Amino acid sequence: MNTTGLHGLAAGVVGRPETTDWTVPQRWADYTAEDHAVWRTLFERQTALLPGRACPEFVTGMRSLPMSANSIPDFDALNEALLPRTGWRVVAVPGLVPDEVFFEHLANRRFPAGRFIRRAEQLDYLQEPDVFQDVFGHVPMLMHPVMADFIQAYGVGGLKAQRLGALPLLARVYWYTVEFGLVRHSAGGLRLFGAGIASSRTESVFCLDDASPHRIGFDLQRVMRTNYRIDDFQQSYFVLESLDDLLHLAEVDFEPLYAQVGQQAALSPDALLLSDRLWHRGNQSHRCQGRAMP
Ligand code: HBI
Repeated sequence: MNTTGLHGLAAGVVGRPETTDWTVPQRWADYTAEDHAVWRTLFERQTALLPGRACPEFVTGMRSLPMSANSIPDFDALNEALLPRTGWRVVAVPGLVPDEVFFEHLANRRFPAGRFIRRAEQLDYLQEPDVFQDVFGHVPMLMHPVMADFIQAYGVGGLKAQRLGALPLLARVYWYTVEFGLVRHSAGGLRLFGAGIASSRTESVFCLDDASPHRIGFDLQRVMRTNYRIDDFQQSYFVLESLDDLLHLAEVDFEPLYAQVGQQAALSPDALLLSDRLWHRGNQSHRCQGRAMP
């Protein structure tokens, strides 16, 4: 069964498991020495890069988890730290799962993480989230109560948005926060908190330092209108004033917004509006390949 998630990727590429919720045993003992070596390379590269780039909550979350360069983390060990902290647990899935399965998990504080890891020859680009992107990128932030509540609210909202046919609008909010979000740093400057950038060697630099992308103050309706790229750097990043802004987002009733935004034209990922609060006007010098989400 092949369904395409809103990342535009074919879910269930590795085949549907027997369980209806698509979970599979992690089978940690089956990882090979090469798998652990790929994890080590990725982990060492990112942990060298992130100080001064990742937000303090990400660094604190990482430090509180049984996660190191030595091996791919055992999800049971992660859950011993995660569950008491925020009620979340990581569950293993073969790869992308259908939207409704994904939202059902998030609504119940289960984070579906791909159990596979990329090959050594594809360190910098992969077709769908693997254990490094899902666990290194997302789990440290799931240790933060505000993000933990927000992602559960996203799961609940996703099931509702699906019924309303508004999933593309909600997926943009998730994309520009949980996956590619930036946040103002109390000491000045910006920090990243999105999992897609936290787990990317190249984009964790590009999103903060490169002159190409716009960096725009987060506005819910603006983000809901803005398309995103699934297979290249983002052309715009949105900046939260504080992670606590996510608490407000988790309480907003999106339904009236869906109706309003549904009447407006979508914005391309490189668009700028006069109403934008600009942290940086990008020169869009990075030529994106690939597709923007429709
Ligand atoms: N499945 N395993 C997995 N991970 C994701 O990030 C994911 C998914 N299925 C659907 C999906 N993401 C997106 O289409 C939704 O967030 C809209």
